[in-house]
Amino acid sequence: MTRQYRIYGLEMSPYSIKVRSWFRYKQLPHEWIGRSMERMPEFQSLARLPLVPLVQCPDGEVMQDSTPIIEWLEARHPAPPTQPASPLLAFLSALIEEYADEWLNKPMFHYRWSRPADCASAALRIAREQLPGQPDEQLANMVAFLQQRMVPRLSLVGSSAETGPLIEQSFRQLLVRLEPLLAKRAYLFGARPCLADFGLYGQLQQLASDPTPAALMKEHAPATLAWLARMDSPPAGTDTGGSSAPKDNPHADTEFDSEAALLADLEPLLREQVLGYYLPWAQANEQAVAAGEEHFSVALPGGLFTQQPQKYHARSLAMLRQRRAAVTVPLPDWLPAF
Ligand SMILES: N[C@@H](CCC(=O)N[C@@H](CS)C(=O)NCC(=O)O)C(=O)O
Repeated sequence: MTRQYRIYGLEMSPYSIKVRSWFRYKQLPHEWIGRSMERMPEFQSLARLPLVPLVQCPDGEVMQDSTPIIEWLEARHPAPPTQPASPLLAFLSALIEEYADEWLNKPMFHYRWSRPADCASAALRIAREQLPGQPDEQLANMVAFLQQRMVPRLSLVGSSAETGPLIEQSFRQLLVRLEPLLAKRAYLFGARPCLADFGLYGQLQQLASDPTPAALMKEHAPATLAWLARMDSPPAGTDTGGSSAPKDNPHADTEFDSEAALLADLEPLLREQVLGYYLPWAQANEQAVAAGEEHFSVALPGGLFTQQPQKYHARSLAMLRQRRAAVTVPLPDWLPAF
């Protein structure tokens, strides 16, 4: 029996720091356990899948997969809320979280393992987490092992010499879209973080730690970097930043901005990143999984994207579709059925 939540994770894992940021924001007592080699047997005795994060509840129950973990915990620890009261905004927040987990992970993985300087930097930092306390000189074998293991995995996310420019383009475009949004509000939807923030934070914090994308962010995305610093441990109090929710809106809350303001501000990002890249890719992947194909190609802005179909992404698209079906208020015309 454990008395508080335990999170087995890695600083270098986007999904681990996403869940930790959520716990910190909720001020839920928890222990962060770096999944080093030393803690591996203990992790393996609990894990159904060899993936971090893994959360062990005070009653001993074990959960994996960051989105269901947060959803399950949110129902048990609803305050402060990490979803807007408006069903439309809550869906858009979940949609952006899904985009971050599934599509933005491609730029994250691609930048980390494509160029020698980024590979060397990431492998050394992961090795330090695996063997904490060892001097860097003694980590050479682990660094070499990690590079040999991770670089070939680029193909699993669809990163190749052909798709690299498209993946990098989508990241640079995202920075351009995010910057004014995060300069305007403390968090994406207002004065408090929501699911969209936690999902984006996980991936973008990793990108900000790898040399090549970090340089781009320093040059082009100061407001995004300031938001990343806030997201490490978002304060639980509300900072309305002067915004006020309209009184005639039944779903009004002071934590998140109004539907009208957010729809107008988020539309360019949603159109470009979610409707432009994520949804066509996710639907093509789903069709390829159903057809049992070995590879699929889909036309995205900037060229043809080719990848091996992945069942996990198809399952999570189906869950997103269920969320959409549960929204009974009208969705904007520009958000097509999927
Ligand atoms: N969908 C999962 C993804 C978890 C995942 O891919 N975790 C990676 C690290 S970010 C992992 O543990 N990979 C196994 C490994 O690298 O050994 C989630 O949201 O938690």
